[in-house]
Amino acid sequence: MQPVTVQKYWPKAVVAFLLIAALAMVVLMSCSKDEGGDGAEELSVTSGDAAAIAEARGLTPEDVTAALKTYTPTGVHDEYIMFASGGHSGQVYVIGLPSMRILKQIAVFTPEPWQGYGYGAEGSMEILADGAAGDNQLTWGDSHHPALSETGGDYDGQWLFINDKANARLATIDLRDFETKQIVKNPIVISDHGGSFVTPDTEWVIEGGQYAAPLGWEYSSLDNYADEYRGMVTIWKFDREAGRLDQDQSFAIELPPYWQDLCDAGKLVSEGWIFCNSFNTEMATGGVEDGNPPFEAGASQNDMDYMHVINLDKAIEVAQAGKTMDVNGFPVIPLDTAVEEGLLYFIPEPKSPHGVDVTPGGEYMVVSGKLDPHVTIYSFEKVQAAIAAGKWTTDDYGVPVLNLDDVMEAQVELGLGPLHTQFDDKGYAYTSLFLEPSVARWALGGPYADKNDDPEWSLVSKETVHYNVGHIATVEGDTVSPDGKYLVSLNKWAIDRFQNVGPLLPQNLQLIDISEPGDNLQLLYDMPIPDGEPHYAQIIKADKLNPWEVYPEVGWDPHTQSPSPYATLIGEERIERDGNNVEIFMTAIRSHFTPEHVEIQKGDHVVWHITNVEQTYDATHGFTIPVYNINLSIEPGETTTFEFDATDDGVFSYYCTEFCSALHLEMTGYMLIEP
Ligand code: K7E
Ligand code: CUA
Repeated sequence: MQPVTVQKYWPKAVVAFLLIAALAMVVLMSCSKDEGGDGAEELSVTSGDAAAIAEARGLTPEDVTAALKTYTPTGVHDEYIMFASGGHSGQVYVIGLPSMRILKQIAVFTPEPWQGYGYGAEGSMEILADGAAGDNQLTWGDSHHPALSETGGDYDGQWLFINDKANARLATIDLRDFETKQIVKNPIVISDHGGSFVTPDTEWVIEGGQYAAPLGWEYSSLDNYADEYRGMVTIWKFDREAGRLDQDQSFAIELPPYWQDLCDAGKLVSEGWIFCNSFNTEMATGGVEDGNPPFEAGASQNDMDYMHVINLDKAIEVAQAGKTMDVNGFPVIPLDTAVEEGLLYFIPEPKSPHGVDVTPGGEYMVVSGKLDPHVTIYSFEKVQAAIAAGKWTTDDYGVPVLNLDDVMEAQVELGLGPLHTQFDDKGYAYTSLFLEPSVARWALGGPYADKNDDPEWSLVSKETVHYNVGHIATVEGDTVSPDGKYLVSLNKWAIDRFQNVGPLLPQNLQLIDISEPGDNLQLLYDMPIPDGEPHYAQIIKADKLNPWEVYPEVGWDPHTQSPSPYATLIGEERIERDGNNVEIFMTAIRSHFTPEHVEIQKGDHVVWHITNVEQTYDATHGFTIPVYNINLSIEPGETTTFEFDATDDGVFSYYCTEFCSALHLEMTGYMLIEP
């Protein structure tokens, strides 16, 4: 065990917050109790200091409350954990609430040196290689929508999925060690958007498309747009036992070349169905340089686009019955078949819609029109009735279009630029308003109406956010039972919120207290994220997560989550040679690697295994070989493998890159490559 360092001096900010906390206690006590006892006397002395600090810092009573609601003393853990997309960084941010402290960045689509992801370690090299697009190795992703695995519609804290919009890929992250285990490339489309969304028991992970193109990465002129370009939704089978998306049991549905956008899975009453909104039913193909309307105008002419209502259970049946076509080796239910089998319906949705969000009980689907001040709420029950009654017209592709009035439950006028909707436990929904910019709280109706005193289907209140909000995320917000304590507004512009750091600004995540009903939203905290852009996030109750502190046994392979055949214990270290092939079995422990000398010849092929034999919490060792671009992170218990060709001779010092002990600098060795 390493000695624990004791912090002897409290940082000034901490002192300030504690004094402010004391001040608030005094305020509370003096409200509830008029005569203060001895204790109140003592506190009032502190309150003078706290008041002075608050005054010196120019803090309002509201600021002080916000500080008290978010300040988290050292050693105290956060109540919620947010998994936020890292946007172009191709990573996932792990952030604690309410402190808004960043706990981790999980490398997903992008090599990341600290985690030793993509710098030699075999598991990560394989994962990134599996995510290649044909022959093109990809080293970044536009990570968009994280989705936690669910059991019975509730986050279960076991798995996390996220999509890469640019390259139509999905990744699987294991929450036992918060590491990426898999990347799959969609075989039929080049880019996507509407992913990832899970069904209530995570049997399926949904990936919707966006910009239509010929399926199977084929070429076709834009003149053939209506005939040969297509949209799609891909339904990936998740094998929970294996912890992997199983491409062999997955399939897609061919859709018209409207730009499918986000999707959501039905839950409870609507379980077995999925919903995807779309825009560009105009089938605009752009070409502003040739005198055509630009995309943003061309794709916004129609008053209505179509929400896609898909009978998932039926689609699974149809796919399993083999009523599919083969696109690039992947089964796809043809559009005609989808129509014939009655598994695809459209519902008009106004105007330039974005996002679709299913209420916690699964009764309603909420859609925002970016160019419409309303949210539109559809009733699943009414959709079912309209389908049963066979009441529809058809679009150009023969897809049934239900009548808006038959299926709409309500519209609520919220304001400018509504985008995404989230839910709480008090019968409220929250919608981001990009153009105002603000977050609107509004009251749901139907079974939610008696959960608060506000009139059903009405706007209740708004909170200004800074600035240009995209997605919002409430705690446990996509489950069947949201918690309703906090909301995070994921703002794309920060403008004046922070010190100027030049023309490229951070994004701004803002924490909002939504615990009180009525007109009572309070902005608590601004958190700059130096990454664009933290698209979407999901927030889980921290106690649902149960990650390992160290790997279950010494010699663990995190890629397979099982003991590694190359596990090396103390005393088993060795170097084996077979012709030009050299295999090294090394151990790492504070503060040495064994062996400390590795002597090889130029031209050798080297396979190198390192086992961190420690079982101490946080006793991670790094390992680097300069020039060869090798950098690893070997967590307690882990066995990792890398290989390389000894192309350059010389003397190379390999060393541990984590400051693991007092003698960390001595944790090194010589690799001598003889010419
Ligand atoms: Cu989730 Cu921007 Cu990709 Cu809305 S989308 S903001
Ligand atoms: Cu191991 Cu430093």
